[in-house]
Amino acid sequence: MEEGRKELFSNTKDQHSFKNMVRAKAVELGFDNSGFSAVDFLPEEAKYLRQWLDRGAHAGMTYMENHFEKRTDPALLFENAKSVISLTFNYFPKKILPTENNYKISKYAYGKDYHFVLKEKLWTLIRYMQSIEPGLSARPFVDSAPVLDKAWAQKSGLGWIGKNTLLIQQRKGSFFFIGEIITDYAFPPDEALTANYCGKCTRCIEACPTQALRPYSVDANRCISYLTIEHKGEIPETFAGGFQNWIFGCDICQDVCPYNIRFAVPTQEEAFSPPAELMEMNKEKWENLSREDFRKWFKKSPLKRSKYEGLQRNIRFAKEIKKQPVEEPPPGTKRD
Ligand code: B12
Ligand code: SF4
Ligand code: SF4
Repeated sequence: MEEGRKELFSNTKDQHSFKNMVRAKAVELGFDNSGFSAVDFLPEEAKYLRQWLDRGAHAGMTYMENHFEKRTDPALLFENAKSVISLTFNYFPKKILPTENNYKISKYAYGKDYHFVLKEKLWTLIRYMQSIEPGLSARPFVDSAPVLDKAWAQKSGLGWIGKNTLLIQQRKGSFFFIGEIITDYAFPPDEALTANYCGKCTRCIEACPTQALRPYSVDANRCISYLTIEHKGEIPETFAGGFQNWIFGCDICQDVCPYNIRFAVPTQEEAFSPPAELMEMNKEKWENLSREDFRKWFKKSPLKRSKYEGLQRNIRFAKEIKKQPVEEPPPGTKRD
């Protein structure tokens, strides 16, 4: 709390009602769920993040090496940080893109880029909070700064991190984005979810076509999502024939998860609906997609991240190389 700033909602009862008002406003804005945590250092996560980085499992995402301290302690990211509000937003589509004679793109990328859609909603929520508690200071985060989104959501009781490494909500599955608001207002924290409902299930690990998963950890060097979106240069030939037609991201370890099979319901957010052009794509159209159409159709889409050249590379890789996938990791990949 800044010196001299007076909170209107200062006693515990008021803080609880303020929290409930924020929750209700979040629902009105389309968020499915919200959870509140007290800002703190994350010692367990710091340990796992260090191991992951030391193994080189982040592949070419060198940005994951930066700001280790900030990533594991939001107090260093935002002055006077007291609370993290984690918010989840369903993106499961109303209709899955046709798969017959087609390449696949992951469901999160069907519509507009979630970074923009969620950021705008988070700012609206902050303005609402400030209309009630003037002087409250806050910043929205959607993958835009070194924050461990899943860890904070788990800490605030929203779900558990599954063996596929994604946050799962028991009655919703995992097809949702996570955003946060970090604020200097000390909300009463929610209870963390300490249980893990994966149990003996290993479906995601078995279904991953490139053996990128071990329980609770992904080796990005082998992950189709990384290789089709983040990776620069050619895709290692060792994976030839192993991408199952995915040309942007990969949903396999979510599609097979029993919590998604049972609980995923379509999003109500129109911004995440695919444009007509995407619905009408097939292999031939992808292979002949012009730079101009790419630019026009995917102006606000996550597909822009791989750029036209990257998408072309992915299509070539899916189309041309039909060898059997190999079991061994590519040269240079550290596995312990
Ligand atoms: C880097 C990154 C990637 C990388 C690496 C993935 C990863 N699991 O780390 C790549 C490019 C592969 C990727 C892919 C995808 N991503 Co991504 N990604 C991120 C990002 C930017 C950082 C994740 C991170 O911090 N990793 C660091 C490592 C150390 O964390 P971790 O492996 O998950 O391990 C955690 C736990 O599992 C645990 N742990 C680690 N090891 C061990 C070992 C044991 C024994 C135990 C018990 C625990 C444990 O501790 C760690 C810290 O909490 C986040 C956004 C953010 N800022 O958080 C989005 C994020 C995780 N991605 C997201 C999405 C949607 C995806 C894809 C589904 C997209 C797609 N369809 O292609 C795939 C899914 C692939 C997968 N199975 O993870 C969403 C997930 C939403 C959700 N429901 O969880 C996020 C949160 C973005 C967002 N804000 O919505 N992603
Ligand atoms: S996104 Fe695909 S390649 Fe990556 S871990 Fe999941 S199933 Fe494996
Ligand atoms: S498929 Fe099974 S093991 Fe994997 S995340 Fe879902 S419940 Fe957990």
